[in-house]
Amino acid sequence: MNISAEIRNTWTKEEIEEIYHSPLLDLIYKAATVHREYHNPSEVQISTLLSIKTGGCPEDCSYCGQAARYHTDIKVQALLPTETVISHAKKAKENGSSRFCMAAAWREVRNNRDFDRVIDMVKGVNELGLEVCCTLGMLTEEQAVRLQEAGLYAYNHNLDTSEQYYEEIISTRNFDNRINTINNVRKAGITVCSGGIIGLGETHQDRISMLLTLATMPKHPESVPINALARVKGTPLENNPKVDAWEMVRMIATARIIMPASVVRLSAGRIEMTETEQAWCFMAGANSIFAGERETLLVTPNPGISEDMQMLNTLGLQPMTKESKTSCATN
Ligand code: SAM
Ligand code: DTB
Ligand code: SF4
Repeated sequence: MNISAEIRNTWTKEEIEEIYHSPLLDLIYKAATVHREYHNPSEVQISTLLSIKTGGCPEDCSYCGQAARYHTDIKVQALLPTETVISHAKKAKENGSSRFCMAAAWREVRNNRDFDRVIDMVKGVNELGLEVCCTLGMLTEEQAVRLQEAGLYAYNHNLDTSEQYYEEIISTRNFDNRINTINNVRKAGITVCSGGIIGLGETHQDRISMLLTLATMPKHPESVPINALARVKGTPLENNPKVDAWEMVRMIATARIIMPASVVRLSAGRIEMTETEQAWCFMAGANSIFAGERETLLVTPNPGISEDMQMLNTLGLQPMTKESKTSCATN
């Protein structure tokens, strides 16, 4: 395997295929090497995730417990009051987070009072000195500019799966809609957080194709979340098999090698992984996790903050700070 750790967006499907399918330990070793060239391997970014508006979503994403059309146990919750969100952000900061991500179960942002309130939340969280991130569904360029002006640092908008498999998973929007929003975010000067989910029933080719789309963007996403499907009762994918931890490791390692300067986030599915399995993900180049103070990752469970801190301690890892991140990586 020929690994060059330069940042480039000229990757071919064949090159990514070769990396993805290489012998596992060889792959991990290469990814760990690239990781050390671009990042401080003892630091992990802790990003606290808060669902600011939960459930009742009009989209039909077949993995998602928040889609109104599926009968899940998730309770609909209207947009949280700004003060509630700010107090969650303060606590997140005290607990070692350097990034705070607000998620809304919206198809798209509308220019209404709720958006005005989100703008206020972005301003408030930014004033606390945290990197502010939002994930609110589709955005126009004007809406992205408003968020940027309010102090938004990053916008999360996942490709979720490959372009070819997309319509098997979601019918209420298409892959191009996703790309459009990502472009609007870029144009507004906000950093991009984009990755996907494995365990949706996709093939290895689909995973490679999704990684190819990310790695051939004019600029790589600054963050790449890799999620394992959280199987939510009542959704069409509730009976999918559990994702094997090695599949996560393979995905993370490949993402690390082809997007060397990006922060790769071990996202959904951590609750179903042992500490040892998570350690392999860090070895393979993951350097970010989602944490949630109510022991939830949006609406499905996540390990608790203190368990996470204990794990980092055991592994000799420290929370990344805003300052250490900028002095180390290129983003
Ligand atoms: N509604 C917005 C959207 O879909 O873009 C923002 C919130 S949505 C929950 C953000 C991302 O979470 C999705 O794009 C998907 O990648 C991930 N996600 C949602 N449900 C998931 C699940 N059950 N398992 C793994 N990842 C999931
Ligand atoms: C991402 O890539 N993962 C996060 C997020 N972006 C906002 C969401 C994971 C959701 C897991 C299932 C749930 O609890 O809803
Ligand atoms: Fe709605 Fe986002 Fe869930 Fe899709 S993933 S149903 S858009 S909340």
